[in-house]
Amino acid sequence: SLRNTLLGRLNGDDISLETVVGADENTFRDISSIQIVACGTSYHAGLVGRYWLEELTGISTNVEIASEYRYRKAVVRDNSLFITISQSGETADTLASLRLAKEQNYTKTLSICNVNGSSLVRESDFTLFTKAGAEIGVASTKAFTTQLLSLLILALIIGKQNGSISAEKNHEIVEAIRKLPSLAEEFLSCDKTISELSEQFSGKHHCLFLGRGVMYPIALEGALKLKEISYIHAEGYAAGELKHGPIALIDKRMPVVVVAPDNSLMDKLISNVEEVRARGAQLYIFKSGTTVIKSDGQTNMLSLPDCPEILQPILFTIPLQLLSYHCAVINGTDVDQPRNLAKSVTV
Ligand code: F1P
Repeated sequence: SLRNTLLGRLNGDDISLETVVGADENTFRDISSIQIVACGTSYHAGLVGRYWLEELTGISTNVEIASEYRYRKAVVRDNSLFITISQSGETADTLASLRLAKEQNYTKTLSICNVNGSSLVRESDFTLFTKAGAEIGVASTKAFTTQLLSLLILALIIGKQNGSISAEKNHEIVEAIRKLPSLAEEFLSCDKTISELSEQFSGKHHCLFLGRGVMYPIALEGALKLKEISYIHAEGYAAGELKHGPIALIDKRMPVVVVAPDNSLMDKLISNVEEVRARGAQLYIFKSGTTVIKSDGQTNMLSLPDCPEILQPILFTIPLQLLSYHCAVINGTDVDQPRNLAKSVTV
């Protein structure tokens, strides 16, 4: 799917402008702020997108769940861009938010969507198609990773138009993106190890996922996937937030999955891991790089391949999705059609 998202869109050192249907070289030049609105997994993609958009475009970006945005009286600045993210393009709350945005002061609307001809696509000024292919399962998986890639591509396009991104940085990220499909294959090869790890989740009713910075939304998505398809109650937390309440939940029976790629927040994350370890939790640390994290009888360490920091949110999603899949298989749930869930929530 990631290969498909990139097909025909990498043009030497550039992302081809046709990637955003309807846009020209001036479309995003004067954008002053960005509002992203989406539901469920697509909302988590938006939370990651905010990091990239702010870093690469310098534009202040907000992200909100559509079921709340649609009932809020938002203050909208001139030259603001409204972005919806949706696999189906038919999610009722997201569509209602887009219609509200058009009544508000938004200058431009853009959808990041997987379905050509869907309501969101028809009603938005611009579209970036994720090109994930058809999702077989109800719970979004490849839709999510391709939404992330699309957001990174969009950040590059906007950053280039408004002059925030240097040619050097642009080159570095485009080169990283080029390697993404083969890196994803490397990450998929951890499947067998994760399948073995997942056996320890048998009979578990709760689980915590921790991440920091841009990996915090990835922890949220890891928890959502586990809830959706294996019915294990799971919560994602920003690791630094633990001491403000959730740490009370931790004891020897609680599995805690830590999303720990080697990056600038690693030291902070390690000190959070020690707080959890001291309370006896079962730790599952998904790490990369050479930073040493203490390991003992209560710790399961999964070493993942090294990858460029900008791609960590996309690639670290893969082992989390595999973990949910194997837990669901062990629990005997219907992975593709979880109970009570609809592929597209149109009411
Ligand atoms: C949003 C969403 C999905 C979730 C499930 C229910 O859908 O919350 O993320 O996996 O299918 O709907 P969409 O707006 O991305 O189509």
